Amino acid sequence: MQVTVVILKPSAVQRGIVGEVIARFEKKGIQIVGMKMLCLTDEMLSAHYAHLVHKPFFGRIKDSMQASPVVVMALKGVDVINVVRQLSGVTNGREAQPGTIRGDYSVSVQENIVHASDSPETAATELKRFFSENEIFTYPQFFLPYTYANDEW
Ligand code: IDP
Ligand code: MG
Repeated sequence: MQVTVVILKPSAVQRGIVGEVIARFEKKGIQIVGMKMLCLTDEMLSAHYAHLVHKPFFGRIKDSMQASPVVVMALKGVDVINVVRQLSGVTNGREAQPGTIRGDYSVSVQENIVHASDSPETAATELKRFFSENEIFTYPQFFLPYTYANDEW
């Protein structure tokens, strides 16, 4: 099992679709193992978007991510990093496939509803960035036998 990090961005919080987006992960069969609301600091964003810090639009991304509190989630499942990236769709909401979160809820590159970790390394780093150990829960998923075959997990 892997754990990945999702951020429901201010574009999700402000538009009142947090519940709908979370429901997509739940309905897929992914287990929520951590969730909270917080305001992203300058330090968090410079680390989180280190690959974009030198881009001319970084200031705009930062303002956008600090426009309101966000919801951060830790999600657990088999291959969940890739599964959540697929559910999210490509970065540009105008190009994301219908049926994906960005494809269904976004028409923007910047205001694209969710962040999702893109590799095991970034998932591990992001989990530490946003959660302390006691904010990540281990608990039985009672419908696991109906979610996976027993040789899948
Ligand atoms: P990702 O969110 O699909 O992993 P990244 O390339 O890691 O995409 O970019 C992080 C975030 O920065 C995007 O989700 C988007 O909000 C924003 N972003 C990326 N590229 C641009 C751009 O060209 N203009 C404005 N915002 C951008
Ligand atoms: Mg990214």
